[in-house]
Amino acid sequence: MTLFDDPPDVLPEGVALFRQRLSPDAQRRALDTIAEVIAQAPLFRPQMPTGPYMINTLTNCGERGWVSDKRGYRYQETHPETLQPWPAIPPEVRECTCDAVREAGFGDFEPDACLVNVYAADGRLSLHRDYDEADFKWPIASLSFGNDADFVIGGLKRAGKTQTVRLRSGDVLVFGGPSRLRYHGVRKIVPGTSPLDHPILPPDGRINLTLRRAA
Ligand code: MD6
Ligand code: FE
Repeated sequence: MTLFDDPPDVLPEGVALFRQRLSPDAQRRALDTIAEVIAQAPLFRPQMPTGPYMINTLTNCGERGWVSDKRGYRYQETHPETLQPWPAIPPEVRECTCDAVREAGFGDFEPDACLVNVYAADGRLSLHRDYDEADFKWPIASLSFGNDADFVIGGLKRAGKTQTVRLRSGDVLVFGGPSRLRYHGVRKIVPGTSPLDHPILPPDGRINLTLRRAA
């Protein structure tokens, strides 16, 4: 490390951040595959059980997809608007994620759900825990594309100390073990920081994929 490098992120046990895991070319190829997912399973803006609509739009690929409406949060096998099954998780997205999960020490991950979250420049994601999956022994792993995001990591209770880590395009984050049920969220998207343009990236926006074992 030289004086000019960023200091390494000190992350809680169970959280592993693989910086620049995807090259800019690999990021572009991954977004091309996600463009096909969106063409088959259009982005939608879910309603939260508490009433308001989410700020970001989303879709899914894999056997199951995460949805929300007045009845609650859940995974289901079909798109809520087209009523069609979700498209498959693109193999390159799956492989790169499973490699990172294995390197993080969580074994052979077989994700059955991939949530595609699309943030406009003013997108955010409030503090939450991912709690709808069957077995918390599996981590959740995420891939980021486009502008940087300030990702907040809290504790096991909603109130309390948080730390912020900057997620950049091409980073893979693995979130599991004793941190699997930590609160976390996206405070803000940082304008003008994207290393790439892609037709499915909103202006000054960001796309995040989270791969999960839901069932
Ligand atoms: C995001 N990520 O980065 C939102 N959840 O846009 C998440 O909510 C998340 O990155 C669980 C595990 C990893 C994540
Ligand atoms: Fe999450």
